[in-house]
Amino acid sequence: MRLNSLSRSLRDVIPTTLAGLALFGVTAAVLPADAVAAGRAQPDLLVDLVTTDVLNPAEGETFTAQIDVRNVGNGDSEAVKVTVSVPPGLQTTTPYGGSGWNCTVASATSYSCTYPQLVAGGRDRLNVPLVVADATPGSTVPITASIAPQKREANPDNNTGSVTVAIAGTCVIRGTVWQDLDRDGQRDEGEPAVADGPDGVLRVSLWARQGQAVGGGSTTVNPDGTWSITARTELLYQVRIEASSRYGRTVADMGNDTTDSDMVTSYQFEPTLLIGSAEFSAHHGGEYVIDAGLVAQT
Ligand SMILES: [Ca+2]
Ligand SMILES: [Ca+2]
Ligand SMILES: [Ca+2]
Repeated sequence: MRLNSLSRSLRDVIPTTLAGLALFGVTAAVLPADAVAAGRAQPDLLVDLVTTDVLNPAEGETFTAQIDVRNVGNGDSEAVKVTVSVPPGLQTTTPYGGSGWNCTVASATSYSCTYPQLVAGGRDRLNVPLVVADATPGSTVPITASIAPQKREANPDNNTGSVTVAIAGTCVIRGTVWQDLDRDGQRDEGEPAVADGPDGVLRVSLWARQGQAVGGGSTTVNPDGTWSITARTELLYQVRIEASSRYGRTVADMGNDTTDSDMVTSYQFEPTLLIGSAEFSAHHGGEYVIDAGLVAQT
């Protein structure tokens, strides 16, 4: 069984080996002898991952597409050429590429970038700047990177990778902070607002995961307990409310959503109370109401 498969594989590689030696020429001398003999020393370039330095750039902003390029073959590459296509809604600008890379604006819709060589197992990152121009807020645009196949490339099917970028817009996030006297989780008639101040609400803020640009920051509440933030979109937000430690958090999501408390998590009780809503996805043009019911600490 083992002998059979060995002789079959030897038959298979003989023509490849001859062709390979002809192509390698002088280079063949420095490649591992067994790899050359088997005809297997081939580069395999791969677009490993495409990311952007903010996930949700806004109109007029410049951001960076980061393209991780690898050679997963067992042979060194020749010069690597990557084309980055720029869709409508994004524009090219003065390229920078990164160490070792040489990028030019090939057309209004693409960059052409070269890198001298990726050895077998090697990797490098290409960075290209992009500008958001005439994109629709809330829309998504694709950025695609393609590596030109090498002459002896083992697998040209993995030479392309892409990422989708969400274009930020604006939304309104607002809410009311009140004292839930009967602790039923509902804002009932006669239950008082909790206003801004050292004995009330200290800060209302928006929290988002790393990698997303947050807009709107933080605010304070009005005497009637209401607050409002106009915020950047196309990301997940959490509303966090910091208040006097005289208060705790009432039960969340009890009954009618219009009049309930949307604060589901308590982060700290001392020296101040810090509570948070569930994460929610904020989209362009949206209005999100996040209310907070507080109860007196006993
Ligand atoms: Ca490949
Ligand atoms: Ca109540
Ligand atoms: Ca609610």
